[in-house]
Amino acid sequence: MTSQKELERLLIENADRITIALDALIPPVRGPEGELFSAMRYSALGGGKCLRSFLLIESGRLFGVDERSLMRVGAALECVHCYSLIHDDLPCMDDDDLRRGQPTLHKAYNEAIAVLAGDALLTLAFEIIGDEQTHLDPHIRIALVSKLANAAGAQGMVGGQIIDMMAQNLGDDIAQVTRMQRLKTGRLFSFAVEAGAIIGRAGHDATHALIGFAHDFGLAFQITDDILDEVGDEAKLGKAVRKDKEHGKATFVSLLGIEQAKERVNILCNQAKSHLKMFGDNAQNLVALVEKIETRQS
Ligand code: GRG
Repeated sequence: MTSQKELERLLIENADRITIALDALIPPVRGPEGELFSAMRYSALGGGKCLRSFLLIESGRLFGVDERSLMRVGAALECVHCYSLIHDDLPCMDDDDLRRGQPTLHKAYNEAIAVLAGDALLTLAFEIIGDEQTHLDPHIRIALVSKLANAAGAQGMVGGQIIDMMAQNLGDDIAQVTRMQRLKTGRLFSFAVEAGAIIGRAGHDATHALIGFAHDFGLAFQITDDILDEVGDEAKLGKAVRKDKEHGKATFVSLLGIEQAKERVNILCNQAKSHLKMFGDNAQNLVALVEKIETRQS
């Protein structure tokens, strides 16, 4: 069983390796585009937890996938995640000043640069995955491109974001809030584990189990995010808190209350772990990650 101490070490090691990969993929550039590359690096090398790439790499390991492929797809996935945070923080969306304990990108640079850096990170992700260095088999590369596009686009994360922007109109419908979060946050988590399965040419049952795991894990992660928004500490989280309430948004906490929301996290985490049973000890790092989410403080 992976201890929480060992998991912390593995998460830091993964974040360091992904940061090294991103550093090489987004080099500093001189000349008129220098500012754009500098802004992309500010976000991509900005100290995120790299949870999505960790999930991807752990999923790929279940099927003995080559590390090099996993690191490249993991780096691409973090590019998409960073783009979503940059755009989400913009004045026309959440209008946030703080992210990962630092000024948001549009505050550190300006709005136009933040829009373009987000666009460039999103497109870079597909450039990375489409490259032969990621995988020699073009069928695998195409499958990854199309799954990521679907997870990030109008039927996935962007679709979830627009529903979130209308959240004031969602009323008290927990099913609608669940659907919104499954799209907005959940789809990138699902892509992470599915990508490992695609590269590992996993069978239907294993892929299905991993997607079920990611659904429950992603939702538990999002509910803990809502709980931390209500009771968390701005300094510890490195971002503004209590914004959902301020904006009158329907969240799991506003609909269920803190205690029931915590209960739901517990149920989802147990379900997430039960999906992993078929992988036995090989999934112990993923099990430990679920346990970390259950007691998440930041
Ligand atoms: C603007 C296209 C577009 C999409 C935005 C995912 C998303 C949709 C916005 C992010 C806003 C947000 C704070 C959502 C809550 C859950 C979440 C994704 C938290 C941040 O993820 P972490 O904790 O971030 O993995 P780090 O900083 O560790 O990378």
